[in-house]
Amino acid sequence: MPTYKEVQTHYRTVPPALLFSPPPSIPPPLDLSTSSSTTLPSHPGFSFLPNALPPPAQLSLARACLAEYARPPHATNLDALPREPGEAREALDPWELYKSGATAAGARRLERLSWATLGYHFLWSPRGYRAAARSPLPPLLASLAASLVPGPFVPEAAIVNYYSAKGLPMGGHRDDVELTLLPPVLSLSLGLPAVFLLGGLSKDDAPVPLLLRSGDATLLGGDSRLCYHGVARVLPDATPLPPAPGAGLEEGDEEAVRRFLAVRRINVNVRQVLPEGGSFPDDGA
Ligand SMILES: O=C(O)CCC(=O)C(=O)O
Repeated sequence: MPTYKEVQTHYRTVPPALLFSPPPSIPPPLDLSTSSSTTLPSHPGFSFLPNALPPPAQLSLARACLAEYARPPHATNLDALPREPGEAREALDPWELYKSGATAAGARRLERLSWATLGYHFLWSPRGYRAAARSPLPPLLASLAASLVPGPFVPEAAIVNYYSAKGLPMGGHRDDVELTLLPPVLSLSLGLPAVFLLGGLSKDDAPVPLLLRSGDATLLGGDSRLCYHGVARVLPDATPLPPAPGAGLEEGDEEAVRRFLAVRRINVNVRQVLPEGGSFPDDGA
């Protein structure tokens, strides 16, 4: 049985043409969208929701991720990023610059986006949440959670990950710092497809490689809530999102969102942080 790392290394480096023909020791990618099952016997509590977001909803959510979630009061990696020469301090709206197609340094700022955190902010070091570090959880995310997560779920935090097909994706990790681990984590994919690895409770367990496409959602809950997982590969894909009447985006917005999604993947994951009616321990304030 290969370890998480061995499978990850394989999918990080395999040429796209050989994606579906791995060596016998490596599990092939599973395309659950062509399977009649949306669950995995190996992972109780995991479910796959193919095409959970139709194209208009994908465009609206992607626009929100770029124009609204990637700026204050939410926190992003851009906050700590030194500005490039020529990147004016007043160039505060990377989305407007990206939309304009400008090639100035300021316009490239949006391309340097790798994460945003909303609701209770996920703090990377030390990993965790604090009562005082928060911004509003956008109503769009709350309503998506209400329609896609069965059972009790209070959406309190979201992380948005912005990937490119060239950069290093996301290593295997566990979502283990929420103060309740009963509700699942809802995860939504937009843009380029990816090979997602769903591991076990130990990194010695072989992960299941799953193909995730734009519009797919997953729920990681139950006995699988603490399983290792990560993104081994973001795949280039020339297939554009189909026409999406009804998304209600302004023309300039729709063109720019499509331009971004043609070369990047966005993942939005939504979490409950506190037990229902609970609060942070004193030192969390
Ligand atoms: O990008 C993904 O599909 C997974 C993201 C993830 O695992 C995380 O943010 O913890």
